[in-house]
This record gives sequence, structure tokens and C-alpha cells, in this order.
Amino acid sequence: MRITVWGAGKTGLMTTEEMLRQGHEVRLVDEHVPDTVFTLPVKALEKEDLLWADLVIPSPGIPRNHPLFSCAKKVLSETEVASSLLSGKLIAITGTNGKTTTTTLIHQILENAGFDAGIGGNISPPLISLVRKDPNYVVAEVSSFQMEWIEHFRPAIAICMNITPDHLDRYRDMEEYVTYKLKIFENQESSDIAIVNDDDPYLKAFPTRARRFGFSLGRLSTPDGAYLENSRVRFAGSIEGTGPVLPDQKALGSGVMEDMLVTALVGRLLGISNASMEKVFHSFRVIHHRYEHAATINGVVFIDDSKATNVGAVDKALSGTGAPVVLILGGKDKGGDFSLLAARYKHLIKKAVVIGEATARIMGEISDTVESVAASDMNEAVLLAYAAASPGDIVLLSPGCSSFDMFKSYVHRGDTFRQCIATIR
Ligand code: UMA
Repeated sequence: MRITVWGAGKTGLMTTEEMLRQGHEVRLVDEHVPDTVFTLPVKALEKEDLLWADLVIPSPGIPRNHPLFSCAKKVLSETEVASSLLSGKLIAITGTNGKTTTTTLIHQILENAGFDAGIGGNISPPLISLVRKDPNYVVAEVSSFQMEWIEHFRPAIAICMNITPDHLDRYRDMEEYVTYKLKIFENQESSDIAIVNDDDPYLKAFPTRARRFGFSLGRLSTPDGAYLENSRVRFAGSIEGTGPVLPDQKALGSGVMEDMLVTALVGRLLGISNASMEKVFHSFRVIHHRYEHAATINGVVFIDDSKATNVGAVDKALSGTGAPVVLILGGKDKGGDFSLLAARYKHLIKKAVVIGEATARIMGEISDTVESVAASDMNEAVLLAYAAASPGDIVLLSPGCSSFDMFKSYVHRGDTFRQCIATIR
């Protein structure tokens, strides 16, 4: 088959390698061929490359409404192609927030229990890189972008953590974003398992064909599922019983407690013992740049939550902080609404320091509710935030925007935050 792989990032490079290995004739193309030296030849995209191919496999960064897709005979995402080549049991996790931690945790409990399990998808490496090894279990983090071109993608266990506004710079509106998120359940059959968040209005109202299990940090409304009683997981309905004990919420934040609750539910469904899961939960270290302690200087605690690239993630971060917060936010605009956030946490936010391209819009939304100031770069933001904080307060970098206006990635933004903190020691 003639295949054009579009996009020479991680996804495109690994997809090309795998498609060549499968014996296909492959062109790797990109609209902006980067200067980097590639292991594979990359061609500047021309219309003809799409007309030539029997199948086009685009990278997730290419929006579905790109006009050149009209030249393609058939388009499938790397996620679709990879899942059709993988024979193991597919556990797929999506959601606006919490999907990376949950994917990591599920993979860890499987490995700890001795299962042959691979991990990939949005978390990296791309799912297609697992095809060669073909593990018995595949734990995949799946983004809405990766589900834009699916056809038969059918996880044996599909999980949706939550849906709150995100990527509104790519999607027409919230409805379109929700549609792509819910595609994770689209091809499931009654023999599959759908796991949904009972606390999420979109998911609560969404019927699933697969056998449904709920989870809730509040009240479980699905008959079968998992909830928390203090820090002990409880299972209800057909899987009724006692689950593992989770670590102290103060140390983890409510976001990670929820991720562990879902993980425990998957563990129960796969027959993993509480003792085995507790071993993983109690040794779990938060993911880099996800509500991660960066430093404590003169009693002021600095927390790096650079991975919070949407308003829902900032909400999660603030809901877990007990102390007054000086919040550093802003970046490249993704269309999130910060006004409700400011209203909900005005008692907690001592001051907001706003950076990046979206500064004017964010200031317009929050400055009537919380004291706000604009900073020209991360260094100034850190200095302003530190000056506004007292011992016992938290300086929280939780931007609610993507990083690409000022940084290479959220990792680069978090690292820069830490470097700036180091200069005030
Ligand atoms: N390109 C074009 N035309 C376009 C857009 C991009 O030719 O219109 C080219 C670029 O020039 C570039 C390549 O496509 O060379 C980049 O493709 P990509 O952005 O998809 O990059 P990858 O390295 O393949 O990364 C992708 C995911 N990126 C996106 O979804 C934007 C990574 O998620 C993912 O880790 C990786 O595949 C492996 O699966 C990142 C992300 O930000 C971390 N995800 C979003 C999120 O988590 O919120 C969904």
C-alpha cells in the first residue's frame, strides 16, 4: 500500500518506521520541514503526496479541518493504525485532566503484578512503537486529537476521567471537543468495559454500550463502581468489596486521589490484589511538572504545575491547596474562561501574576475579582509572586494555557520556573 505519513514529529517518525517494516511504500512529509537531522528522509508536503497515497496517516498536531485533507483518499490516525496492529488487551484512558497520571499508575500496577504490559499514546512514546513488541496488555493515553481519525479503535477497557473546556483554539466549540473525547466509547461492544466519572456532567449523561462502571470522589451514581471512604477505596455493585488504602490526600492533592481510585477500579476488574496495588500507590511520585514541589524559601512553598494547560487543571490544583496562593498563570491562549475560576477561589488567591500572549484577556476576566498584575517574563513573574507571598503561602505556577508563546513546551516552562526560583535563594 502507498502510505503518506504527515508530520515529522515523534508520531510521524515512528509511524514511518513501522509502516516500512510492514512492507508498505511510505512518504514522510511535513509542511515545515525542520532543520533537525532525521534518521528518515522528510519531504516538504505537496498536494501530490496526498493524492498519491492510498492512506494518509496524519500526526495529532494537524487539525482535522486542514483543507488539504480533501485531497486524501483515506485518512486514519496513528492511534487507529496502531490499535489495529496490536493484539493485546487495550486499556485506553482519555479526559481533559488526570489521564497521564492514571495511565502511568495503571501501567505500574500491571507491571508490579507481573503482567506483560506496554505504555504509550499521548504520554509518549506513540502507540505505534509498541507494535513490534506486541505486549499482552497495552495501556494507552489517548487525546481528542488522536481520536479525530479513528474507525474501529475499540478499547477493551475505555476510561474517561473528566471533560472540561480545553483546546478551544482547535475545536469550533465545547460540543465538538466533547464529541471527540467520547469517541473512546464509540466502537465498544457489550463485552467491553466503560469507566466513567460520575461527578462529571457530560459523562454522567452519556449512555455507553459497554458494561458501565462509575467512580466518584463524592456520590457514586452508577450501580457498579468505586468510591472513597476516607482514604479507603470501596467497590460497589457486582464487584462489591474493600479496595486498597490510598496515601494521605494532603501529600497528593485530590487529583491524584481520583487517578488512584480509577486505577484501583481497573486493578479490581483485572484481579490485582489490594496489597499489590498499595505497594504502587504508596511509592508513587507525582509526575514531573504536575503539582510538583519545586522549592521552599523562607517558608514560601513553590509548586510547579506547568503541565496544567487548561482551566480545569488549574481548578484541580487550587482545590488541593489549603494555604493562600499567589498564582502564576497565562501563556498561549486556548480559549479557556478564567472568570469562574477567579470567583470560585477568590478566598484562596492572594494575587495573580499573569504572563504571556493571553495576558490582556485573562486580566480582563479576573482583575475585578482577584488582585492581578502582569509580568513580562517568568523571572519577573517569580519575583512579583515571591514579593506578594508570606511564609506559609504557596506560589503556584498553574498556567491554564499552553506554553508555546514563550517556551518550547510545558517542560521547558516548568524548568524555567525552577531556574528563576534558584536565583532568589
Ligand atoms: N505539522 C504539519 N501541519 C500542521 C501541523 C503540524 O505539517 O498543520 C507538522 C509539524 O511541522 C511537525 C509535526 O507535524 O513537524 C508535529 O506533529 P505533532 O504536533 O503531532 O507532534 P508529535 O511529536 O508527533 O506529538 C504528538 C502529540 N502532539 C500533539 O498532540 C500536538 C504529543 O502530545 C504526543 O506526546 C506525541 O504525539 C506522541 O503520541 C503532546 C500534546 O500536547 C504532548 N498533546 C495534547 C495534550 O496533551 O493536551 C493533546
